Amino acid sequence: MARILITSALPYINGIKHLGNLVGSQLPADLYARYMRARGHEVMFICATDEHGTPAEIAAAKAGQPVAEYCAEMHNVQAELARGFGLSFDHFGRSSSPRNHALTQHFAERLGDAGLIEPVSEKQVYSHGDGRFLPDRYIEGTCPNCGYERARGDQCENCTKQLTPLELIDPRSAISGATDLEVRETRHLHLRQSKLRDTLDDWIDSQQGWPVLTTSIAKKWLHDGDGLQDRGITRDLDWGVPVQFEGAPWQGMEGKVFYVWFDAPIEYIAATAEWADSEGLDEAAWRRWWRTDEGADDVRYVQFMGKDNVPFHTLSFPATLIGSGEPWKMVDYIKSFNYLNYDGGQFSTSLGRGVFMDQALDILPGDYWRWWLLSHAPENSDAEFTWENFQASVNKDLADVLGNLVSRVTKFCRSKFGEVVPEGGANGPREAQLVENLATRLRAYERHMEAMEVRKSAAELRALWVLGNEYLQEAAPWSTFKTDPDQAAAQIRLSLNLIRLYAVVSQPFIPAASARIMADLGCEDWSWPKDIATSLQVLAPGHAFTVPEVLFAKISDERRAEWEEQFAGGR
Ligand code: B3M
Ligand code: ZN
Repeated sequence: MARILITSALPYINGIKHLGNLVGSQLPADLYARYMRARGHEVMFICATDEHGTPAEIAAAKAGQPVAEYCAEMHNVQAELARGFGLSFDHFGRSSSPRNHALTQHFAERLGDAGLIEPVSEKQVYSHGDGRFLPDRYIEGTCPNCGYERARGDQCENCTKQLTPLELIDPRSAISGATDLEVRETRHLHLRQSKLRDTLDDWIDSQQGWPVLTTSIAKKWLHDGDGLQDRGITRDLDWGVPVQFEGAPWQGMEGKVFYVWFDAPIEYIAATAEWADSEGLDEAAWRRWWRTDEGADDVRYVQFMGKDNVPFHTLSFPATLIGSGEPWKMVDYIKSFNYLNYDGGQFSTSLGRGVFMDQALDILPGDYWRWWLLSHAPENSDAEFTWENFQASVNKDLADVLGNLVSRVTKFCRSKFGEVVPEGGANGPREAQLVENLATRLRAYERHMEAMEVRKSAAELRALWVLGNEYLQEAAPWSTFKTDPDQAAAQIRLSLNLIRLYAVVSQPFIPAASARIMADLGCEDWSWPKDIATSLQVLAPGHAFTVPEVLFAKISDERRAEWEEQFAGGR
């Protein structure tokens, strides 16, 4: 039994995530966590809301709420949606937690003591009206290039020219409209990542079997141009982890907070501590996952994320961990994803384009989405969601192949033998062949799941379901019954057991449907089918069950067209 630490990239707090976000991190991480648990490993699966930064402040302002209140509410909304999709986090934390404040300051202090953080003087716009420094994008004015009146201090949306706030004509605060702005000298902290370049380079070289997508992104940042740059890790915001704390190795940083990308990955650790707190456990309980001197040396740590997050996880976060000089557990494998597109374009949060997690659950249960998203995960290239494809996948894979098998077998059994597993005679060569085919497929499924090959795993799982259908079609117990009821009973006994086996092995993909099947079968034995023949005897003759309701309803052409139309206009 191994110990496996799994983290999913932390969804931003500023609104409900779309299906593209879901399939790029949380969902495949859940698939892996569920599979590893099913195989008997000890799993710690961590996620959290990423709550700091400008986007959180802006979203709160838009919602007309204090930012702390907004975050607390949105966290609950996201947690509820995660439940709806069956995401089985051991803990869903918050990056604004006291645990993360303390840990972030701890890391900053260690990095400061190691000479890896230095204060740098910068010129920045101070707004008297707002009583604060303004980040570039909080300043609006007229674009010197095209005359657009609502250009932002970092870029003009109209002509795309990159700007500095000082270039804007008639600049004003985007928060209050205040125009009494002044350029002031202010100090920020820089993390001297450049000093860690060789260490990071060696660390990346020592990683075995990382995907090319992951390594090449990291190497590019390490070596392109002037190589790894030092970066500012503080911001002039109210909401975040304060930079000036007790024992800080710097002075005069009042009113500043750490940059969101500095504290967000630290939340992976902090959320594990939050987990221990919520379970009433001691410090050792979470530290054995994270400190190699306290037991984490035998942990395998896997991260899931979209490709745009890779630099932060291969360079910035490792720089924080290594730079601390403390024995923190480093990631062993990074599984990164490309993008999911929506119906000929992109999913877009700002435009409300595509299907969002709440809308998805409003129209269908989580398993339908899990199946489509995972079996079409954007692994080796971008993928595209279309309603037609979604409909076909649900109707064929879930309804026709899996659902139909379950319903035919259980209904036939009820009509001929009652709602109990029949006795019947011995199984024959056809069944022996089925067992062999199942074993081959199942071993392939296991290999792909171990390797986090999501699409290939889905294809193998479907192939396993197909084997059952083919068997049933050939064995045709409904005809056998007319001449040899005993053999028909044996075929049905095996088929009922096969349904249980499917529930067990499909559980990582479609947990709710699996749970329903098991409940209707009256079975609590979720043990993994190590040996197929043995596993097909778990439900013994005489065992009672009930015929399940329709497992997966088909999507009609009319409904598909309705949804297509409903979602075309944006949110
Ligand atoms: N919230 C970005 C994103 O959701 C960011 C990930 C943080 S992971 C520590 O894409
Ligand atoms: Zn412009």
